[in-house]
Amino acid sequence: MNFQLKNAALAASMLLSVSATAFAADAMLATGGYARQLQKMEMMKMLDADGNHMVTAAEADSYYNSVFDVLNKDGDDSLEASEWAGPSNKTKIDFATGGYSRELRSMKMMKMMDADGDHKVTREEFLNHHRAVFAKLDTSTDQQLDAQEWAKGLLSK
Ligand SMILES: [Ca+2]
Ligand SMILES: [Ca+2]
Ligand SMILES: [Ca+2]
Repeated sequence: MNFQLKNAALAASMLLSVSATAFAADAMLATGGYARQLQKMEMMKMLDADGNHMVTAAEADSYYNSVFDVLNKDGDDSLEASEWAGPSNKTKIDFATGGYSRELRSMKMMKMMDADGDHKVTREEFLNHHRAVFAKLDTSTDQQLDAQEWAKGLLSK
């Protein structure tokens, strides 16, 4: 299956579960605390690897791959609850704010990213979730986020 098809399948399954449980689609993407921390300019700068004041889809993927690697202490292909919420002094994310790390590592966020509900978040689930966040922010659909897109609309309709 190519990548776009996979994403379409994921989006379809998310839509199904949304209508089944009557949650707002946005509730699937982020807690209020997570959105607030992610959408700070300080975080945007950390994802903007080349410093051109735009975050591309590739920069975001690369960033979240690195976050996954820091949390994934045992080096397999998924994050378990103990890795997700483990002591932050042992798995400090040097390239994220403390506020962002804290909000990311809530069990609510873990559940939102665990698309198949097996209590593990695979690298694919982790990246797909962040790709959905990116797509929601990318209102101009040019595969990059400027500062205005970054700061707005993640939790709005
Ligand atoms: Ca950039
Ligand atoms: Ca793991
Ligand atoms: Ca899973």
